[in-house]
Amino acid sequence: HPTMELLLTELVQTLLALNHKEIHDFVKSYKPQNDEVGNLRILLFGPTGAGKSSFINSVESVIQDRICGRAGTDATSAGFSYTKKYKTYKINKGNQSHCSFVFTDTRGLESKKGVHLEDIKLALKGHVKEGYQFDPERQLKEGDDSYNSSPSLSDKVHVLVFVVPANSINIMSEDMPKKMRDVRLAASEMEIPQLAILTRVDEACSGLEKNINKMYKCKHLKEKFDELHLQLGVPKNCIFLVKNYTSEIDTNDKMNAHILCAIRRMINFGEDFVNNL
Ligand SMILES: Nc1nc2c(ncn2[C@@H]2O[C@H](COP(=O)(O)OP(=O)(O)OP(=O)(O)O)[C@@H](O)[C@H]2O)c(=O)[nH]1
Ligand SMILES: [Mg+2]
Repeated sequence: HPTMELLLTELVQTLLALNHKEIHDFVKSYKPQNDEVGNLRILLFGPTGAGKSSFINSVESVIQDRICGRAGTDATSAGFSYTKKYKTYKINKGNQSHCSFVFTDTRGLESKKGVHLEDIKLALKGHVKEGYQFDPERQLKEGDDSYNSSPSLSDKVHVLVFVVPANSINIMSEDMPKKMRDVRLAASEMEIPQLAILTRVDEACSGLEKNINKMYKCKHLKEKFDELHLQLGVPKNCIFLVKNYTSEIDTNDKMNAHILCAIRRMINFGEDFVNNL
């Protein structure tokens, strides 16, 4: 399968120790060329339990080379989102300095209600203030305390990342793909670049704990990958397979490589976007 091969090639390259270090250095030392943008803002959006908060922790784990877990995660899958606030995470790179990209964590889509799509669209435009408590019953309105009426370039979202779990993509309630597509179209309108990560791949394909690279050969995952491509409409080369750091005690190069590939692409897309503004 050409796209899988493409991803695999990218991965093999990444696995070459030198390149791996190079991408790590690139990600760590990246600075937006456009000085109006303090940090590149990457917003994570998707169903509850998909691994949005876990991905933030995974990225920090890769950068710090140890397991990190600042963003709260939850395993109960009670059907409602564990993350309830609009919260931005800077990625600590040691010595009290931070990477020049930040992740915005959001409340997930839930089978019944979940986050208001209009709130996400406002967030894309930078209208949502830090700490805003998402309320499924009521969307944020101009004049509210949490409404930022004059967003700076740094408040706006520069990359939108859909986070979708590989284990349950077919049990996502029928309107979830529709909701994600709705947000995608709004982002496209604003010309915000979009990517998707298919997470929890280890639950959709067995044996990955021994060799994570096996995921590129897994037929079941390939189906999930194609399904996501068709449902969202995101190009295949913008969908990354990710296993988050959730049960591991230490980081390892192979897992780091997948996560780094995804972040590098997020940075490149975001950089192109802010340079073209
Ligand atoms: N096996 C496995 N579990 C994962 C992976 N990513 C996340 N999880 C687990 O999935 C559960 C939900 O993860 P979260 O990161 O809280 O998901 P979320 O998208 O932030 O969910 P909400 O905040 O509820 O919207 C947690 O128990 C994680 O440990 C993964 O790649 N593999
Ligand atoms: Mg969360």
